[in-house]
Amino acid sequence: MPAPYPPVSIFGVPTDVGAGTRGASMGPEALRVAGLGEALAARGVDVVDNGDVYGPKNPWRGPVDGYRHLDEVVAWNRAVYQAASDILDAGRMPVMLGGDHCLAIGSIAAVADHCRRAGRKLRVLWLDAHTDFNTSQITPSGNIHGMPVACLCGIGPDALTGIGAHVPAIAPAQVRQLGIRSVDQDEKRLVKEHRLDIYDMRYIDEVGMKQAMEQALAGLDADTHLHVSFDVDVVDPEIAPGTGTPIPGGVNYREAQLIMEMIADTGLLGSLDIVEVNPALDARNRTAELAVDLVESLFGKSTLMRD
Ligand code: HAR
Ligand code: MN
Ligand code: MN
Ligand code: MN
Repeated sequence: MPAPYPPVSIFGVPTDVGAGTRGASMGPEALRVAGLGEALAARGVDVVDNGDVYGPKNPWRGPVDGYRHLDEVVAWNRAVYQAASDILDAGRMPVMLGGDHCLAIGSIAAVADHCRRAGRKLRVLWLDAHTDFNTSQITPSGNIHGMPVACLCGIGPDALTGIGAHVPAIAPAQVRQLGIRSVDQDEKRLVKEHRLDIYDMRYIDEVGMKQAMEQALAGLDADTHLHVSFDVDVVDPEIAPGTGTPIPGGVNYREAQLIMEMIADTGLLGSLDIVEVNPALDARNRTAELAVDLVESLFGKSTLMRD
């Protein structure tokens, strides 16, 4: 039986300029060492690894006007936008290996422009402990990995909201966030104002992961391109310790598998970010190995129907 997935092109984004802790820059290599490419190939997926995109080193400076390393974040995201656009133009599925979550500004802007050109609808499923909807005025840290969703929705500096061809790149109504459990005080006000559709841990506790995911995936159809932005801190730090901003009370192993299995069942996965793996904080690469295990399920491994 042919693989039900389009051909995949992986690339690494070895940077931590958007984060407040160093080390996510080593994430791409950790995911490769954990066997990401081989795991996809074993699923029957046509997969190539394009290597890494490059950008400026981390200058490790404090915030300026509410942003840390804005110029560097812009440079990295221009590179990500270009690399992801080229892969989409070639009819392949881009898989971005982070790196910190700021890279989603470039990847999702590329996917959004691709969908506009191709006449496809875009849905973004944001798996994260955090809503990443801060602005320079309200951020407690200045770290731009706390701002990508806002930037994509047109709230942010021109240099980041304008990475793609269209501002805003996406509308809040195209986004579903799942696993959320850490939102800053003013950020809460902003996500409510913009009506982000959030399935937080409280909600998952109350209704269960199956129903939360059914709701998060509702309304997709054959014309939808599903982008999954997988911040590994969505998973509980007890089993995914290698990440810069661990928050207790995350999704457990089976819940994480169910998320991936239910996405696999849609058959609509069109692009994927795997971000915030920080090998400097990990134990024997187990967070990268867990991410690879989950990505195998995202590509249908544990769905009996597909074997
Ligand atoms: N909300 C905090 C801030 O803006 C931390 C958010 C960033 N952490 C991440 N992204 N790993 O999801 O500083
Ligand atoms: Mn994030
Ligand atoms: Mn996060
Ligand atoms: Mn497409």
